Amino acid sequence: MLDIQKIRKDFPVLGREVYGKPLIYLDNAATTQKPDTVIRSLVDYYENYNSNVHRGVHKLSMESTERFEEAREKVACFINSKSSNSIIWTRNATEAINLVANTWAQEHVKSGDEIVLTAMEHHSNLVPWQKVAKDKQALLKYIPLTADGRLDLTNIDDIICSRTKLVSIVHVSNSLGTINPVEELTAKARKVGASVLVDAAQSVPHMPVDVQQIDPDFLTISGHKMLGPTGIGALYAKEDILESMEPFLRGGEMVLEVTYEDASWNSLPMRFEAGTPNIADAVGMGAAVDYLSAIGMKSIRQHEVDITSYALDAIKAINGLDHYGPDDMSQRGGVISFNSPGVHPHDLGTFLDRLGIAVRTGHHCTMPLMRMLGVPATTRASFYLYNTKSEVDVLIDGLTEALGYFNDGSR
Ligand code: C6P
Repeated sequence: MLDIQKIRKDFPVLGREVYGKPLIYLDNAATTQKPDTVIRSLVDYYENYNSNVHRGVHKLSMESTERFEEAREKVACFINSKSSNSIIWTRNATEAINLVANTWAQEHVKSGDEIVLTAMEHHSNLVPWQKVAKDKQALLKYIPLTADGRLDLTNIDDIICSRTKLVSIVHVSNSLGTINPVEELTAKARKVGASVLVDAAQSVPHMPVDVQQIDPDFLTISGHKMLGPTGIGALYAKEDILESMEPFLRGGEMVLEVTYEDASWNSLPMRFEAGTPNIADAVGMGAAVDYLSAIGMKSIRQHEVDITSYALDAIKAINGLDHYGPDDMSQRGGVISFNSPGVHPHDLGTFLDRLGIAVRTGHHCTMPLMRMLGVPATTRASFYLYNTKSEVDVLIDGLTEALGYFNDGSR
């Protein structure tokens, strides 16, 4: 059991009020709040050892290099990567996916090849592959969904087949909350010789994720969704695959030897980190990993299961509210999207905001999924380790009040 009240004290912003009401922050799938250890790690970096990495012989540069590389080690350990050379710093999960699409895929995807995605992908794991498919005359195939928002694997052996070059799938859906069987799908991809990318932006922050167990070629992470700063994320890739890949961006840091005519590439991981990296935020992401590790990812997942099932039961009990995604908590993360026919999600979100409740409304960067569900948008509550059941109670009261207000025939 987590001591939530103790945890909440670590997050300065959770003490604030909005419109005279205590803030209830339920927009954690968009970005998470930051504990003071993360905030202080940034201040400490700038106050005490701000300096460029991998360059200087002076004390500050050595200190910043050490802390920057320590953070990489922490991320590697957090996902059980065999080597920190497998961790490439990026700005976010989106950049990590684009790195693979612009390097590995440009070399390996050929005309007639197939790239398998799911019908619930975030635009970040969809739009880059649309470009690859257009450039290479490859075909995008989508694993369809069941009525309750799980992957429909009935025809999976026709979808993942000998023509498949890459299976690129989201681990936990940001819109539906569904946890996908990425290990099983990776094994299927392996059988036909395809490569695998797992978009783990919504899983690594919320549950234990082990890259040796899932065994993908690539896995992408977002720092700001796991208590870290914005502007930092990571690509995990198997070391031998990274070794064989062309660089993404070219310039300083990523080179070994440069002449007026040519250049050779630095060793991993620097080969993929051209220019001055986001040192402070990488250190901050390391502090976030420390914070999550000290609490324990199993406990965080258990807390989210408790709170999400509590919220789900209450949402199901509200008349006229549709929710999306599976009810079985073994297949759902801490995300609940819902809609009330006749009430626009933006109106609902604005009503809740006035009660101090922050939720996200919109298509959540999954427009094809929204179209498939037959809705323009949803309202989404997403939970994290600092949320409480009493916050869920306020959400449920707010929803009941909002639906009463909007469905009142006199309006
Ligand atoms: N989803 C949400 O509110 P970035 O923005 O690059 O850090 O993460 C992109 C991304 C990739 N995959 C999934 C499954 C995601 O949920 C996200 C970000 C946010 O749902 C912002 S749209």
